[in-house]
Amino acid sequence: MASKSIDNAFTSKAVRGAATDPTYAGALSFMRRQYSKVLEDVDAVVLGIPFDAAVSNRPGARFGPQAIRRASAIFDNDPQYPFARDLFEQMAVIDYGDVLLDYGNHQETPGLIEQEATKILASGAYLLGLGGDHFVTWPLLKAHAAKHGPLALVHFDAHQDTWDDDGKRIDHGSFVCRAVREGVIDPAHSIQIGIRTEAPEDFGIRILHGYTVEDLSAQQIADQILAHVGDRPAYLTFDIDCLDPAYAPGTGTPVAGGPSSAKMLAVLRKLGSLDIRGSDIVEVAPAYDHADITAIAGATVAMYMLGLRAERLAASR
Ligand SMILES: [Mn+2]
Repeated sequence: MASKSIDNAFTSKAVRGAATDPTYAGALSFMRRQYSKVLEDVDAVVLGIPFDAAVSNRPGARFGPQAIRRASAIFDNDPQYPFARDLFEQMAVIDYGDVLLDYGNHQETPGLIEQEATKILASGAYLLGLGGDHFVTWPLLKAHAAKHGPLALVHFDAHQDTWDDDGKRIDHGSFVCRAVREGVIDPAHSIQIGIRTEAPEDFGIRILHGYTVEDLSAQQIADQILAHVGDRPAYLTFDIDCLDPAYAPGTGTPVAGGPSSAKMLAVLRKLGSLDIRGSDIVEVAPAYDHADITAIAGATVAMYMLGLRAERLAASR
């Protein structure tokens, strides 16, 4: 007990090193990272985007960032499985808090998110977004593409999100259409994993449907992603409804017949050679959750995203 401290989110002096809060107590940030708006000498930034006005069915993902931060308390100061390391030993990570959005003025939302993301990316830090519904990926992608050019999208989801978009919609089901039309993603090297609904357009994006994911091993799925994306700059977006509702009931548009969290986490673990420039986890809606199943899955996906980043940083130093 002597080595424990509490409330690392606001008492820590450094942005490196695992926190030692008791799992069940202390101020909640993502993985107990220091809450900070200071971007100097920071390797990665966690940003909450509490927005859910673009959903086609059940709202509630505006509570996703809070739920993911709370669930992330289960990652204590032990080395994080399966990365076998303190992710924060070499990688300086802050929790930047949330984007301030006006619930009565949704047309402003994409610009406000893009503005925050652009500011963070200008510092050179890696950005991990905590949604929010899947619309939030649009302004995040736009900010990343402005810096890196068109990105190969690695998209875990039950839905293609390619519904028609006039460039102005506030819709969580059309951001991929808009990203293709505006040249923000490179459809020929983008891939969607876990799809089990039909949209009218695929823009030539490679799709691994739910039934294909069921037949393939995690290694085979990862191999297909790695071969399709190659060494191009990539953006990783994970809609928690990629998982079967058994593993992620707390989401707005659940679809049966999806993969387990174990299988998709095993796939993510194998994507370390990708040049991932940014990532997000979206659509966690805790009001429909049970026993934090979905929040824990979402927090774990986010931890893996940081784990992959930590390994890449360690290899480059
Ligand atoms: Mn979806």
